[in-house]
Amino acid sequence: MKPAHAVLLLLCFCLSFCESTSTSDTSQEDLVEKKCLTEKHTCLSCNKVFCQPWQKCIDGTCVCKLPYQCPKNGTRVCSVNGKSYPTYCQQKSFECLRPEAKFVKTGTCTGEEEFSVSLESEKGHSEGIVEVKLVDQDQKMFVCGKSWSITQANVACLDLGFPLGALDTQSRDRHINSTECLHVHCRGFETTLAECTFTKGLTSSSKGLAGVVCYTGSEVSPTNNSFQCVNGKHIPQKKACDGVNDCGDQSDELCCKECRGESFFCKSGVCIPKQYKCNGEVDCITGEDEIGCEANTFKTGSNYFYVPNVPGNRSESLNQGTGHPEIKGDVRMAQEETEMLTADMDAERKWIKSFFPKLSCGVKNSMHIRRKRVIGGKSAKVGDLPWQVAIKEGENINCGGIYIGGCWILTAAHCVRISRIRRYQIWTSFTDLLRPDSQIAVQLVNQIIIHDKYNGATYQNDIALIEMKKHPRRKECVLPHSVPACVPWSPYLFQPNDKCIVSGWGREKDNQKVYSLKWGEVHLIANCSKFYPDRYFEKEMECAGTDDGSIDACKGDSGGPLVCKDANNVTYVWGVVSWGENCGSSEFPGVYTKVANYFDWISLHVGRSRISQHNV
Ligand code: 4AZ
Repeated sequence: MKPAHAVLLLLCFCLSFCESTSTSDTSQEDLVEKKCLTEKHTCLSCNKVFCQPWQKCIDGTCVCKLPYQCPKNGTRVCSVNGKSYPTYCQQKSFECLRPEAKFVKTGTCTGEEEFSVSLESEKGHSEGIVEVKLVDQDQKMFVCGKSWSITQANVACLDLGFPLGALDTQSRDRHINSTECLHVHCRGFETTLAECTFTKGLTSSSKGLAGVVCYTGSEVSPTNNSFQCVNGKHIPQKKACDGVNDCGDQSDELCCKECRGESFFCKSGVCIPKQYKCNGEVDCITGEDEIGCEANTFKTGSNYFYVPNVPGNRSESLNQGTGHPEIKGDVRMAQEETEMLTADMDAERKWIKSFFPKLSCGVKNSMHIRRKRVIGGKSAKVGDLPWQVAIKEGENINCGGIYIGGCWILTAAHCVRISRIRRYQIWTSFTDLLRPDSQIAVQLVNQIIIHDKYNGATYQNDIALIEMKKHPRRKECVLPHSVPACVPWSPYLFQPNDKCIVSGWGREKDNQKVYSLKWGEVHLIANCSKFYPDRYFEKEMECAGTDDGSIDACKGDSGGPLVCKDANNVTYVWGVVSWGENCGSSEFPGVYTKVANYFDWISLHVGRSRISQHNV
């Protein structure tokens, strides 16, 4: 492992999902996907999770942004090195590059600020009752056991110098003179408890005081019943896939077939706590945690965390007119925890995200309802498939293509030859060869980029980009009736059996010529090597079809789109029509170039900002 990566891993402690320590499920069934584990996913795997606002996704890994890449809006924060930063995002990106620049408080530094965590212990330096001295307070205070879970314990141990976080939490009954303790709430990405939110609490509750056993590695010997986290920590197997980030690097929640207890299953194989469903922030890369939610009612992330409208509280002022979700507490708890002692940096993190540029792709302008049924597919009307283009060579449409934004078209490498660049025309907003209509726009080609590893014999890397010529006085290509399809950045966005749409002007089963654009629904097919032994390359190719083979791509559809819609109805170009044995037979499904595998290649040529809508 390169040192830079090692630093990132320690700092990861990411998006952990706090609260519930539910490991109620007693079934011995293994919920973990073994093959996925070999890929060693952590909270830095942007194929599985979103990066933090101070990170960006490069080659499937979240890496530190440079501070100037952060949005300009936000609150000033002070770090332990005595420097203040204009925004929390900038401080976190500095910290990501230089771990000594940890957060202390919001506002400018005055030189007086000191935050500390310590353990009151009879048992050595790695376990004890947690004591905290907040920046604005003179005395150390204990932490209430009630709001204490492995998420806060991991952050506390990291702060105390244990890079793998906590082995366990311990709530202890102990008599103390004060009736007050501190409730602390962390999200899990924090590197110090100072970044978590503190509210006042009372010791009278039954859970006592927060204690912790930090992970030193010496206390556990791995058994059959333990799960090995990517960071090397061992946790009980039953704590994997329960929505709680016990590992600290989230590796126990990223390769799941199902989720335990009440945690929420993201289709990408990730478990998140049920509190993150309908909380106003998309956590699943596939978006389904914010589907079917009542408008504007965000459930609180916790039952015992209460963010009141304290005057001067940053989150209160943020909430006004920004669309930023207000965090409401549980009414029962409001009596106990009314006073906020530190700022809510999790709310600040969410607010920062709202300043990221939004990419417009994969959403149609209007719905076209009227459709005519035909064999092996349905006829499309203009606007049904606004990303579909035809690549015309002379009088013929030999291939399709997909508009992905700017002046860029994605197609199959086997569709184009650089030597014929002048012969190609890109026809957009077009459906019927025999009845061309007025919306059609015809573009000439400026550049063709064929994948450098395209193999015409095996059809590996059968992908190419076409840059259309733009009007000499225009900065961009203008295609009034076209909408770009989104480019998928992760191979986990869609799964076998998901329904997708293939379209084109290709031949019918009986090799009959087709003059109008047709489309049909197919599903993604797993284990395609069984149909094409030695010819199918899983990472680079995708299979799709129907059980009876009635819908399929065929000669002439090549280069055209296989598109799939996510939970929010956003359309992605999941495949490019590439090859297949015959057409329309169930023994031989259609084979597509798997576009997600080429995200970095595409972004290298068309520019990241044009196709990245997440993890930017
Ligand atoms: C072709 O020749 C072709 N059934 C494209 C797709 C399929 C077969 C052939 C898939 O362009």
